[in-house]
Amino acid sequence: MSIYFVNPIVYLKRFIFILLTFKISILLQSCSGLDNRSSAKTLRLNEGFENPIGFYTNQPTFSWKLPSEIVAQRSYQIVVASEPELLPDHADLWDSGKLDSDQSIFVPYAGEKLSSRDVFFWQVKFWDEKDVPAPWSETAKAELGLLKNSDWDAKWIGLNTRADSIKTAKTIIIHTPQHLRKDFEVKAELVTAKLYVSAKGVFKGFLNGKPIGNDVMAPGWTPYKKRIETLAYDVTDMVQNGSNTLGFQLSSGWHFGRLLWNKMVWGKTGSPKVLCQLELSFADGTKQVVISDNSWKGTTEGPIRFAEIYDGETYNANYEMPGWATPDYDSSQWKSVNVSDLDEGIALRPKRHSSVKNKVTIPTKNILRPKDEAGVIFDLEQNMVGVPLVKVPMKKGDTLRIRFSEMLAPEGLFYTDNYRSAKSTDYYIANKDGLIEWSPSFTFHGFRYVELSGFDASQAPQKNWVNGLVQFSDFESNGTFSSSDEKLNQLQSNIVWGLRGNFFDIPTDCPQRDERLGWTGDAQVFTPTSMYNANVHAFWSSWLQSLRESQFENGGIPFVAPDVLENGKVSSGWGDAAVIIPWNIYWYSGDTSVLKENYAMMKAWVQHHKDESTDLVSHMNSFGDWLQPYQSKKSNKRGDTSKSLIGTAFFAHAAYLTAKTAEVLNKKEEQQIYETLYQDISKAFDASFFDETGKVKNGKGTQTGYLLALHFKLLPNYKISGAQENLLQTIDEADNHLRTGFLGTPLLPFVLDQMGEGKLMYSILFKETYPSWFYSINQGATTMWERWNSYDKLEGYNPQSMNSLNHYAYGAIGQWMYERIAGIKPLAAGYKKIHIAPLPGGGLTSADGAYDTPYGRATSVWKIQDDKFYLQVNVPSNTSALITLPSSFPNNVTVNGEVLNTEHHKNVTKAVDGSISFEIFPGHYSIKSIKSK
Ligand code: RAM
Repeated sequence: MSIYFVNPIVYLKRFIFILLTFKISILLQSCSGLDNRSSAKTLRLNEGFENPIGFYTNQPTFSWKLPSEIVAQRSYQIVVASEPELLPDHADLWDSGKLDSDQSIFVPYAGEKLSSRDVFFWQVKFWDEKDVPAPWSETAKAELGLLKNSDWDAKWIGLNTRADSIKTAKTIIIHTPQHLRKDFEVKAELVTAKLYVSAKGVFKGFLNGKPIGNDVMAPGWTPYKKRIETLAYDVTDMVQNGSNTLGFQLSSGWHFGRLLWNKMVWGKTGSPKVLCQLELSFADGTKQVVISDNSWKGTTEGPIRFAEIYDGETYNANYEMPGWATPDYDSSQWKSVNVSDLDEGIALRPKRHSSVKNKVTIPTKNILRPKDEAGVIFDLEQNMVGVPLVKVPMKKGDTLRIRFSEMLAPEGLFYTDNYRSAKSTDYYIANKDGLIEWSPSFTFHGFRYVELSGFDASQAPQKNWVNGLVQFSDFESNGTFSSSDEKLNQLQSNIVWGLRGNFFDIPTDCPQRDERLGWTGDAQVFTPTSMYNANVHAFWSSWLQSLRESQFENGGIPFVAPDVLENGKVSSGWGDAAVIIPWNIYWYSGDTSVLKENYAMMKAWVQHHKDESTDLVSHMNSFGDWLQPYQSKKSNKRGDTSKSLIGTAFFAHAAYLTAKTAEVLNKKEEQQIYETLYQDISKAFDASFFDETGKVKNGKGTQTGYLLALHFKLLPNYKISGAQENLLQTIDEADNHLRTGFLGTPLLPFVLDQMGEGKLMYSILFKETYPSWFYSINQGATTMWERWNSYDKLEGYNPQSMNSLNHYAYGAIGQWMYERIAGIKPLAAGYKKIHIAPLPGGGLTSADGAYDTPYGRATSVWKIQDDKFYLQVNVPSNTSALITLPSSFPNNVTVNGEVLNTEHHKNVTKAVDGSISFEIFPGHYSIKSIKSK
């Protein structure tokens, strides 16, 4: 009832009552020192989904964060209902009841069965450590997508572009992009309109002339023979009463495009297709479904004349069809589409991570005119991945050519050789004089420089003619790192740009040449660093599904996933992504479902290792310590470490992580089996590759050989110090430089750190000369490179054809920068317990790390001033932290002004190296300690 009908005196009384209760509650709060109005916040499902629509699973898990003033959660209650009004007291789907547990992340749903299209609402309430209840949280919402093929009435539709396609090298067929459209009428009062859509190829949707969503290259890239992702959009606001038009632009993408050195992988027959189902619900309870079927029309006579991922896009404005996706358009000249049924055995499943989007816009910083005058060069001063947005004056009929380059050759010449066969060139043909504004839709490029030619030559080039639209899977940053050293900060920036450049729907090796594939080894080494810098939990869980789907029947894991090579080959250190990545994602997120989902894959891979070994010594193929610098044979990219040593080391490590996974999953017997296997492989490893003094035998004693043995704990105790000595000797012989490739580099900092050789690690990290991280920075790198010497300021590009300037593997050092320079790492899965243990060195006077753990933000900010070490720490609610102060600052420790003492502080200990540790509760701390004399 509206208050206007209430007797004014009653109304006044109510008002006074509300005012009084409000005052009392404020009073109570200030007495207890606890803001009991704060409820749980940041409500998320599964791998971090916020109020998803088209959600991918009917088995949700629930996560929330506690307000920062709360120390710990003692109990919780989750309620789930089909209508928001039923919450919190009449939850019809699930009421967990009050459960005594501190679990606040990934709580599994245990209510009524959920099905496709179901909508549910949920709230959570927690009780703090003193059993004081918080109010119910805000209500969060989720809507499931179409979870099974039988939910689709739609058919695959498209024109037969194979018939009039361009045939090029080998078996390659270039399909002309197409436009598809259908008109439909809406007569009743609309309540909701949901569009479910997918493509064999990549699409852009339009409703009544407006773009649907802002996804790029949707639906994305999966092993298409097994699974194609579908997307859901709420288009309620776009549908109008009366006539409507739904339209799609469709291009080859990964499904029908040329991939990897001229191969057609999936699209060997047929042509690109769209699948869509628009479900309309009306106020009178009726429904209407608009599906892709034989009533649709299509044309290849639109303005996008050509689009390929590697080669670029051609847009001819003379072919524009104004209003083609609106009801007024006359499509009588368009053709009827071909229709085909859903494929048996190919699962249509909602996408389980965010699509690629335009995430950042970079302006041109400089305009350069090269000597050869081929065109004008726009320098964005940042190597990036995405497309250009051009706003350029043109003359009717002229063709604007847009080329790309990662770095210029000496003397400013435009260099494109390292794209190999990828033409990576866009064209725009103008249909009138004047300013055009355009960016391509169905291709992407890796570049810092953009070269334009063919514009109106009477106009002087302006910086605003070219902007870079940076595209990557739609995730946000969730960590920051900075320090007092500018080059180290540039390295951090290069790592983040490597991540942005290569998380393009799947984790790719590189984003620019004729490759751009989901190389497993690169992914394996970079996962932890990626987790520190961005919320990529869902991204990885999704790709792991593709990895599972790509596993061979014999347990082998292909070089790349999705597997475009289809050669049945494996490599140690690469296939181990199947074990290492699930473990890492679990360790950094605390989500056990990633272990459950991937456990069978892990076991099958370990078995494959076994099948590829004799007496547990591996003879598996390997890319080795890929691109190790100064390898003895120049032609070799695989480094000098014995392949058998590498294979056996990874075999042992895979068994070890599988044992740990079995432990988390509470499979005691299997845990025992894999532990024993790990011990046995370690013995075989030791006997085959190490002599009695801890020196590598049967092959070259490389840094990586020692690193693998030490990091994976494969040697008996009595040999460890010998192996450590030998490692130090190899470093000394290299004048304190690294000699490691893809596999050894990520282990180097952790092994040296563990040995107490932090100072040495800093000196390697801060080396300015090749091979080192700072060498690339001295040569002007703004991203991570594939090779330690990909480019030189004076000599230009490394002449090797395989030479990408945007390859994230060596960015794996980022993990150590967060964990030891800033000093934040998990001591228990998901940071339930945090170790704050910064290791100052390398002349740094400060470092600053922040990381959004699943429980909230952890920070470690330190500086050294006047021989004092100042540390500011934030520990999120519902966790605890162990602080370890550097051994070089062991004196007069104070915590929030109070002298550190065993009475008030928990578990204060002093280690043999002089470092002091103690435990703290959630909260903010200022810690100070003084240098040793
Ligand atoms: C190259 C890739 C990748 C590497 C493999 C072995 O082609 O770029 O980085 O993992 O080879």
